[in-house]
Amino acid sequence: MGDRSKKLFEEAKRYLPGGVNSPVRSFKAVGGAPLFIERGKGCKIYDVDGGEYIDYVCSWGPLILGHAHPVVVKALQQATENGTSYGAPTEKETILARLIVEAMPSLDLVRLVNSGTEAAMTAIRLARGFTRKDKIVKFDGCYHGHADSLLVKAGSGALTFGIPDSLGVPQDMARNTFSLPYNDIDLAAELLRSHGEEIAAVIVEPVAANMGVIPPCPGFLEGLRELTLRHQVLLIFDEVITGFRLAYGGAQEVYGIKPDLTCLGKIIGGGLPVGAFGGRREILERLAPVGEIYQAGTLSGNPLSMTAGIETLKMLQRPGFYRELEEKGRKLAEGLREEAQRAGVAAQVNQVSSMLTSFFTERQVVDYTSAKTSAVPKYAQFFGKMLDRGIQLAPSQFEAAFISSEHQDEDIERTIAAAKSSLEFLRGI
Ligand code: KE4
Repeated sequence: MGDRSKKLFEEAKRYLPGGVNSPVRSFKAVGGAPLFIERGKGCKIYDVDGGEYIDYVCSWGPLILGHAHPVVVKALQQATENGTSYGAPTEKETILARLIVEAMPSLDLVRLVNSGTEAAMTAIRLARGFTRKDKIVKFDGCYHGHADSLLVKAGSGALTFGIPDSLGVPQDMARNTFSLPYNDIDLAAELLRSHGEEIAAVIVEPVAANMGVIPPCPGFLEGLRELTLRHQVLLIFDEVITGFRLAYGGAQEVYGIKPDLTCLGKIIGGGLPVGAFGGRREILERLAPVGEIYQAGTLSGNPLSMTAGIETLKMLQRPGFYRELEEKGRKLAEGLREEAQRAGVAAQVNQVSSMLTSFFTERQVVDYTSAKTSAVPKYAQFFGKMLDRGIQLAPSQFEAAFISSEHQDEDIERTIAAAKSSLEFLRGI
């Protein structure tokens, strides 16, 4: 931690709560003070004290093409010369919408917004308005942004309504949200059997990445699709992270499931503010100005986010792009497993395509409970040792590490070598 970062952090805390504009950036989960970043290029970031790091945060997912990709930068420079926002329709919104709809067969229509939170919040409102039912189901450890109805955790019993997961969320709001253990299809079946007639939608991260990376158990997503169809409940895939990450068509392509609604964000904005939600025409056409369910946004579909998103998605269409990215994810996960075994440190590395998380535990990590009962302090120590070696992992056990197309083999190898010496510190503690 260099002096200039320290000084900037103190200054930031004078004006910003905790010195940050999003809590996880504060390094509170891993200890120490955050790096202040000067610039990024490719798979590297450079802090204000001249430190260089191989970056696996990748802005929490958007930067699948790495930092400052020349094609994106050039397109943004040109776009900015024409202005930054008009508050009126532009062709670029249609172009990005078309790219998204063509990538995911479950989408007839899509609306662009400015964050994943807005996308999920509005998908819930749409589901409630379309079904005329108020209750929703989410899963413990899944994060869908910070809208009140989604900041809810499991109540006393899994089949009882939820309780607020943050101060400021009214109990009356939480009462409409159930939260079940991820990957527990039997409990989901029981809940939909007993409350299906009150439930508007089930929202799920098809591959969980907000309790660390946790893949769906075989049959979990298929079971949710079958149950929601049976009980006239909408299925919402929150693909803010997995969309265009796991495959060009997202998790719904990988697992072959068509949700009724999909939330997107991150990658579709190429590093600029963005979110989107979409789905079946009969649902989306209930949205204003066509229908009577309201949603709006000053900078929704803004020309700069559209430009970065379009250029990014065009490059993701390159044949072999995802196969190469997946191979890098597999290689890194394998290397981390081998080094942990060699160091005699119990570790599970959950890897799905180009995102992964290391948990320090003997047990498989399949839900929020097993994630929380892993040796979280060990993750914090591992994070710190890796940072000392020029590798920035996610500053929280409950986040994913992301690989971009700009992470080359030597970067992966350097990461594994750094893990080797970092894990030796963890041995025996
Ligand atoms: P945003 O409002 O942060 O754009 O998106 C909310 C959201 C919705 N759905 C999923 C699956 C998400 O992962 C997110 C946001 N992800 C977190 C990190 N896991 C953003 C990082 C942060 O909060 O600073």
